[in-house]
Amino acid sequence: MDKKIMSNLNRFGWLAAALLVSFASYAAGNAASNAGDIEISGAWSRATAPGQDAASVDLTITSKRAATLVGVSSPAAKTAELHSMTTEDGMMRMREVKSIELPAGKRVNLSESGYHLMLNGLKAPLKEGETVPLTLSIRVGKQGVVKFETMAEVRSLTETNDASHEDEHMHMHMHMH
Ligand SMILES: [Cu+2]
Repeated sequence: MDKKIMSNLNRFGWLAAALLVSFASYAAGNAASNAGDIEISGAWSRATAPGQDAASVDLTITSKRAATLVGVSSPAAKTAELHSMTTEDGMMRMREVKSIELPAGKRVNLSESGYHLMLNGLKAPLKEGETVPLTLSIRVGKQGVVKFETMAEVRSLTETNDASHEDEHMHMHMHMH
């Protein structure tokens, strides 16, 4: 086989692969074509204390295009909400917000931005080492709301929220998958 035929065959191979990929994303709909534009990482929650039936979750989202986080749900909780956290008269207060903006290309860490996800009515206590499935609803441009799945890692009760731990966690996450 001479070199010219080889390279034509290669080209054909690439074309076939490209067609297969585009067919696969067509079949899967918007979720597949958008998934590469939105990165969700480092989701975690603290193990619950006895009697505690709600938990907050922190995570990081980076969207290539301007997007808006508009909802969250989890099979581990009866309801889940987007919350903001503010300090008023020296008291920490949290309240539900309808949406959290995700500016194009900007890494948004919820807790650094004054937000978290709230899981209300936990069906079971969260134990260290477990993972909690989350479904995030994100509005992306004109394509409407797309659902994204991620897993929150449950860490020990004494876990603090510093950046070095987040890096460590993301590292672990990459090895797990
Ligand atoms: Cu909250």
